[in-house]
Amino acid sequence: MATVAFFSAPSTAQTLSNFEGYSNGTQVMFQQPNFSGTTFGFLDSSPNVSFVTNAFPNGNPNAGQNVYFSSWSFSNPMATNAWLRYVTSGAANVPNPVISFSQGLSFDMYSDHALYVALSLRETNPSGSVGSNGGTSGNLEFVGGTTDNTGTPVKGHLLAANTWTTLFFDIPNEPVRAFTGNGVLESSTGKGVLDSLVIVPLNTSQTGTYRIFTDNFLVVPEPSSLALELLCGLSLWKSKKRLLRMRR
Ligand SMILES: [Ca+2]
Ligand SMILES: [Ca+2]
Repeated sequence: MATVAFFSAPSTAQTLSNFEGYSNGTQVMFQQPNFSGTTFGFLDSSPNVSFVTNAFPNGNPNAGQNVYFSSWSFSNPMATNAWLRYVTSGAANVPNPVISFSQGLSFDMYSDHALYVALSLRETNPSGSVGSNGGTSGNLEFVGGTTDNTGTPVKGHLLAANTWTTLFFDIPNEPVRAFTGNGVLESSTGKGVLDSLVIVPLNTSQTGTYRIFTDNFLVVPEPSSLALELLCGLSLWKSKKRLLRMRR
């Protein structure tokens, strides 16, 4: 459920980052996996890396020259509630990026293990443009727990192993669960911050080293608003026709 002030949103995609133009090894948008104290305890101390790379698996025609790489290890034994809070907080480039709460978020992702992926969004009520630094002050809500929204961490969209997949979060219509917030996604500006990806292993036997690649983080018009625009356009067209008939 979402309570978001209505603001007219652009009908084209807006890019948070596609990692083009950065040198290999640069930190962009996401911190090292061990950065968040929330999930540090579920991980081994190494590997613990996050950086732009031009060496990545084939199969993404939209990847360009660069994607973003991270690697960590889920400790053995694994706790039943283990997850990775893959945070944007204070990243060297594109930290705490502003997104729209009334539009979708999509990105391409590849992982060498199957995963559940959801979002943690921060209600900072930013006024800046999409992709600018929206700050770290505000409550957090889990968004996108489509597989299991009944516990923490939520289990989000299923990402199959070893294949580039475009994940799409229809933010106004995704399940919401309280993280530090009240379980309702709210904004007085129509915008908020992408705090983190909520990365959950398939089950407790999936310990060890994980390698993920991501690219093309985009804020995109969500399907229902497009459908609404189409409906509005259609009814406008119908009333114009009626008006024309009346004039005849
Ligand atoms: Ca790219
Ligand atoms: Ca809230």
